[in-house]
Amino acid sequence: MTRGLPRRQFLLGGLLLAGAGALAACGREPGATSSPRATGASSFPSAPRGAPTLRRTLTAKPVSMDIGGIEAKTWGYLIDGGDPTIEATVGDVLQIDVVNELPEDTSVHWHGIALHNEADGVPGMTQDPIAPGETYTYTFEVPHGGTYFYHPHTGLQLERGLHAPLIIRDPEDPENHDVEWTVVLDDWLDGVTGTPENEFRKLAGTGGGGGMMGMHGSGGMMRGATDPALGGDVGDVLYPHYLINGRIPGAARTFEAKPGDKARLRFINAGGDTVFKVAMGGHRMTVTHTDGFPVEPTATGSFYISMGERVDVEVTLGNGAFPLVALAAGKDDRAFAVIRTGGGEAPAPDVSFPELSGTGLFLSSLTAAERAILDTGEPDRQTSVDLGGQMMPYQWTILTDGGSSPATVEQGETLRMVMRNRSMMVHPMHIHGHTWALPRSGGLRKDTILLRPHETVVADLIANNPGEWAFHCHNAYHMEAGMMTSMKYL
Ligand SMILES: [Cu+2]
Repeated sequence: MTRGLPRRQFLLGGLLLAGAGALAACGREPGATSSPRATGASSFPSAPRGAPTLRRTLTAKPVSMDIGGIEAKTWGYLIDGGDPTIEATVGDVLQIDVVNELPEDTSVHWHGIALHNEADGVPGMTQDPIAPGETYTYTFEVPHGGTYFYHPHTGLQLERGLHAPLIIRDPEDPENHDVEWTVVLDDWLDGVTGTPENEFRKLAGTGGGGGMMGMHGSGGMMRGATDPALGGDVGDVLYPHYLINGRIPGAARTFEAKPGDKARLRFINAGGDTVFKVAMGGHRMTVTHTDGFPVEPTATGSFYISMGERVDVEVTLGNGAFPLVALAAGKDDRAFAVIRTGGGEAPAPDVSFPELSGTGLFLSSLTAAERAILDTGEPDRQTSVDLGGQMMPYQWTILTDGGSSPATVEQGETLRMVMRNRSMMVHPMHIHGHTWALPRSGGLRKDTILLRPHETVVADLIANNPGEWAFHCHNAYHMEAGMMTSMKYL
């Protein structure tokens, strides 16, 4: 209860005098206008009325990307003809004018941001698609600090170059590091071995050859590379390349700093079908945030990050040149970069080191920092979420309470989702417009949760943001094959 006080003080002001116990009690009354939940919910995100504090024009268009001596013809984002990273501060009102210069419809989803429903960027649910040649304006406030990213919510477009970091600075977040790097992990095939759509047709068995046969039909090839901690099948697609900040290992990025510098690294897994296991040679990392929210600082040699997850770590850097490796779990390949604080030869891309082979941390096992605890109370409603499917035929499903209709919730309620992975594959589940609190992980706040084969995860949320919200697996191919539903306010 005391943990919730600062938030309630902010939301309720003088009402706090009525006593937190009494407030919590009347919060159980559905429709009670004086309940803290209802009061809190009255401040739910809505379309901002004031002038934007940060305005950008974002163009989505066909581009040629040099991923390290390899030109990939793909689609990408540009702001003012260059870097599409967006940086803002908590409380900013963003106005992003999206210019669609692609040959097909698109949309932009602001992944992890608790924004108002109309700006969430899901065609057919929160908006009409943005047609080629059209400009569409998103206006929304950013309520929480952290590491986020944005990408289309249209078909397999995320599998092209259409994604970029969205960094929200929080004045209350201690920024006592010397250097800060955003590290985007990606799996890449577009414009190199075809297109994501072609890959999907192969998986679905309508394109003939390749794909599934290459990966799952050729005996023990993939089985030998299975990651023991993830079990079963970790991915469906063998990509020709894995990238850190758009570069293959042979043309790796170098991050430069001074010996003894404290570095903050913001990792984003923008991949379509790859869980990465990340480690830095000769260093332990201290995890400070995941999916934007602070956690109890946790030291580790390596961690797993699944598609759609983000994690911030702090590292005190040694003297020399060190490998930063993101193993493509279960795929016997990797992304690679170099951290350099001194002289000496750069490590080889295929270097091995103890941190990489040690036990990897799962982000869902972290504990929320005191200031990030979401006071969900006891759940008012429970929904079962069953994840199923298989490679043959290529189908992936989500059932809520045994059916295919959206999960429902009433404004002000705490909804408990009991998610059961009944398949042999891993699934990073993502909810829009909300963060879950994981009661079995000390209230950890997350918007994307990796479910291992046959794992069950209990996740609570406070229904304080009305609308219909997409809820899906962040494996691009699973989503395309049907692993998407929604949560709808009654
Ligand atoms: Cu999935």
